[in-house]
Amino acid sequence: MNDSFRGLALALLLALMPAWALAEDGYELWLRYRPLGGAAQARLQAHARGVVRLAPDSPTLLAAVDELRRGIGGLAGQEPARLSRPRAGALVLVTRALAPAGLELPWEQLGAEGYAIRQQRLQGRPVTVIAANGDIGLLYGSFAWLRAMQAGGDPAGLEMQSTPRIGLRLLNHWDNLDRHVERGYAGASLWDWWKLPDILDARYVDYARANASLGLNGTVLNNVNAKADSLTAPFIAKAAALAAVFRPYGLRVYLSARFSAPVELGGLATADPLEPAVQAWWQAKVDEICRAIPDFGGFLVKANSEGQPGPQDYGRSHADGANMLAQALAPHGGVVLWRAFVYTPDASDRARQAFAEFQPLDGRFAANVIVQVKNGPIDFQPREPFHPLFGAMPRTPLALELQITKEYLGFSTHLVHLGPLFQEVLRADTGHGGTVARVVDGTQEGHRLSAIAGVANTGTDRNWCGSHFDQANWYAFGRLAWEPDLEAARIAQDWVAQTFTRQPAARDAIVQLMLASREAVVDYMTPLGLHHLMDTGHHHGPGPWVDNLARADWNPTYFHRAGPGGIGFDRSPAGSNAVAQYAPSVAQRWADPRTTPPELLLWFHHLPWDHRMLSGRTLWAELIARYDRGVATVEDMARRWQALRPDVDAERHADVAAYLAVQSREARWWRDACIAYFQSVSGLPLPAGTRPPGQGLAAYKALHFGFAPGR
Ligand code: BDP
Repeated sequence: MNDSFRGLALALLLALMPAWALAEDGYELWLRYRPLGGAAQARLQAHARGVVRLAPDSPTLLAAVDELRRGIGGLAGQEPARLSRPRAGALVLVTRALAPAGLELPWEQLGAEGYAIRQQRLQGRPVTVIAANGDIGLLYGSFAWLRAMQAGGDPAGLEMQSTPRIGLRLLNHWDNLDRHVERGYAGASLWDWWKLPDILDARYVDYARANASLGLNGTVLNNVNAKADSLTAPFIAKAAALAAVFRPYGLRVYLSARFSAPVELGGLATADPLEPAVQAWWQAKVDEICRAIPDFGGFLVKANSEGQPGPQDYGRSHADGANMLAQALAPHGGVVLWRAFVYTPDASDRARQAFAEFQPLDGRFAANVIVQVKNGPIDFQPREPFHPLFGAMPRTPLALELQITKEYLGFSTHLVHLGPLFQEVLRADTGHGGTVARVVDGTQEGHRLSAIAGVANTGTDRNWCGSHFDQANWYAFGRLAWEPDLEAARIAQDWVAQTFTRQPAARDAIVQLMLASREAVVDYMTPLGLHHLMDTGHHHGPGPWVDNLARADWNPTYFHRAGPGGIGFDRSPAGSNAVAQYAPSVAQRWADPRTTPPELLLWFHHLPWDHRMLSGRTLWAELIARYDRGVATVEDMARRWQALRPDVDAERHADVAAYLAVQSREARWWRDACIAYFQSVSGLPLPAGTRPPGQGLAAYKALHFGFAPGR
């Protein structure tokens, strides 16, 4: 073979190879479907010989069949045949209406979206049945079956039944119409507004597949800091084009609405929700949207919060505003997700504000309004106590808003797995008779509506999320949205098996690393209940010294209150008494430093530096020990990742290793800058054996990053 011929042959070979063989760039997320190999692969071949449809044709059913063919084709190395009748080893997709005689299933329990997977004999032949009341259940069931197969499950033994606990399982995109993603760290917005509606990026389908594989069923396309333009005819047409792509995957489109749109777009003199002309404008607008998007989900609204317009501008309440929009949406079956993220500028304790404004409105919202509450009372910090509104508004459905994008947790450069954070809030006991999960899924009060929202971390980066491990945060959110009681460890295990490796030792080593990462970020950024210590504008690095922003409650010094006498925000009855917003059993525990868990100590208490901790250390020594522990954990994560080199493909291994090196450096930066600052206030010597910060405080303060000043 001469050189040019060899070159040509190689080029031909590369062209014929499937894309995945060339690169592990993360594009395929957890839907990679690599060959199982060995006996497992042969077994799958025997139990996934073909796909039979006993269900009415629909785009959703076709999506399910396509996914099964793609998945089995990859995992088993051969695509299953499309069969017209059951044969041994077939997969049978069946809806209730077309179920063959003798197929007994608890159809009622499956509801509109649930599914059952059974090993069954049909017409005397052993088959796997995936059953549901409708086609969307079949799609979810197909994804669940594929997930089990990817994780190495036994195709002949798999039996399961599942229904979602929460009705509306939504991503919230903080995507602006110019494609900048607010707090996005994964490139530009996926929505190419300029080319829409004519040009449909193939990626929209993969986005919908990924969400459907988790059971997510709605997406809010645009930022809560909304522009009125998103409600104009051209943008409605663009949103409708996306909705058409997403529809077969059960993903409904929602929009963030700007409250002042009747003024900005309609030329009205007011946006007062009690004004008939305003109500008529919204009704017409909703009718127009629903003509283009018949299954339009509804509006998400940020009102009278951080400068956004709202009903209070006209002396009206949040309920007045929400109900006006709800009335327009009701005939179309849409909902209003009205956010409770509010804090007035003159607040004495920002943590009290949302409760103070919203709790008295319980019972005043229309039937299709859901109040959307962030997981904690401040703002997506590495750790917060659960929001006191959960359990305190029994007559109002409350949605839980979680942040998947890691605005305050090191962006996509830090490996921080959020499964444990999400689980912590869902499992928190509100003291009102159940957990946050019971409030959110509606079972505690018997609400018909229930919702959960995750602020998305997706963008145009090839790996979607800015880093490989941040995909796991999207994944964990989706799995918990479907089943809030799932174990974070179990979810991480599934994700690793679907993305990196099924080999148990390596899989578990990666899971351990993921699970340790959340506590690590708490330790190296904001240990012991500290919060909001980040620098201005970018929210990435440390800035505990910042005290000069326009609003006091944007300043880190407002939140940590460190001085020569001690540190922490006194929210006990002797202080702001924010603790009283919790149910009595919880309030009692957290009102006293002796019964407050160390993780929340400085959230609720201002304590002297020599306060004696349960560990026997002084508070000052404990603070430093936690900062050190955080840095040590990250260094250990980096070491453990190095040891996994043989188990992970070279491309992703190198990517993650590079990110972990940045994280190690930045964890030290957080630790050093915070210790240098707190020492300058406490005036105390570092405990014996403590490594002094690498530089003086002035050097940390002098760092700037070229971001526009903001808060
Ligand atoms: C904060 C973000 C800001 C958001 C705001 C919100 O810094 O970009 O607009 O939350 O949730 O965390 O409305």
